[in-house]
Amino acid sequence: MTIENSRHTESHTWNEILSQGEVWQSVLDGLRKSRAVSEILQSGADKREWLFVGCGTSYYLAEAAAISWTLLTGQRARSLPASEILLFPDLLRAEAPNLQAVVISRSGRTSEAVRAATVLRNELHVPTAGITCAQNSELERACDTSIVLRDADEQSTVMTRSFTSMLLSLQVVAARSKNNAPFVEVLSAMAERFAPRVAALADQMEAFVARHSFDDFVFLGQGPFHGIAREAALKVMEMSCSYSQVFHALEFRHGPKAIVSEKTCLTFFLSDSGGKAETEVLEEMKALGGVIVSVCNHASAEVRRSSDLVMETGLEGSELVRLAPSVVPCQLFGYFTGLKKGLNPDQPKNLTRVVLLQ
Ligand code: F1P
Repeated sequence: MTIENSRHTESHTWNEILSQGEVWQSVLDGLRKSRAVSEILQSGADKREWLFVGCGTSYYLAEAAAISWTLLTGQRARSLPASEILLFPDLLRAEAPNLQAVVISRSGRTSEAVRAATVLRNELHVPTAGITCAQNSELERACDTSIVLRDADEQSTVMTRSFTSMLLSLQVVAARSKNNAPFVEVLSAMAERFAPRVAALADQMEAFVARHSFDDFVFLGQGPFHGIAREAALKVMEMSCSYSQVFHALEFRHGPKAIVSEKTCLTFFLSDSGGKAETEVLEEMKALGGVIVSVCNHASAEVRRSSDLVMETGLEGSELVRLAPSVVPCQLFGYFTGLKKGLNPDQPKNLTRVVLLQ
């Protein structure tokens, strides 16, 4: 790490980012004994579709969790911002009898999330589970049952380990619904293997940020990585006040590529399923002059040739195992870009830790 340690140890956002491997292990151990997981699965056992709900980071988590759910269980699942349920409850009325809902909120206090849980449970009569990092929250009181991840809670305004820990937990619930114990074991092995690697990823990202300055940031992901790309963009926006956009990788050709220049940074989250097609877009954007960051498991020769920074997760198992680790490089991207702009990621501009409405 080239930035003196003292500055980082004072930053709770930094310490929370660096703690993720260890916290994931503790969270996954805690879930083994969790009665809430069994209660949620029992509640949703006869439901045809699962609905994941949140706000901000927790909405992008809901998107990644919903796609993970379908890929792990074969069941339909979708995600909605809590506000859509409050403003358009009729969106769900027809499907309500077949739905199991999961409302996601680190604080358990976000007004829209708590109100959405109340509408789902009391007005639409949808069994509703909560997942949060706060104890004794309003969300817990509004839901039938809740998973509470105290070890993943944060001092920060910006969500980092709470996002990844709640995502891993919902992937465990999905795997357990199909008695897929091997997937749960691979997640635990990933957490153990990833813990000692975060500092090296930080050094890589810090050096990259020191070498470049960008006018705008683009994040590109398909399938389960699209929610990860949305969260990555939010980290860079929140911590560095930079303009960031998100697209499905192949969608970027259909117009948005008009913006690409040497001041544009494009971050690709390369999947296994779509890697070849995504890499073709990556090579085209490099040819247009863009600066390319590749987040992938093992970089191909083509990816290495066309990338200005390669962040490899180097993990075993399905690409779903890589969703949580893949967002860590971009948490670091936002953190170091913010520092470079003289900002303090512990006190992000314009933001409050919880959005409370009248
Ligand atoms: C949701 C959220 C965060 C955002 C900020 C304000 O919080 O929108 O995504 O970064 O902290 O709150 P929560 O409902 O998950 O507590």
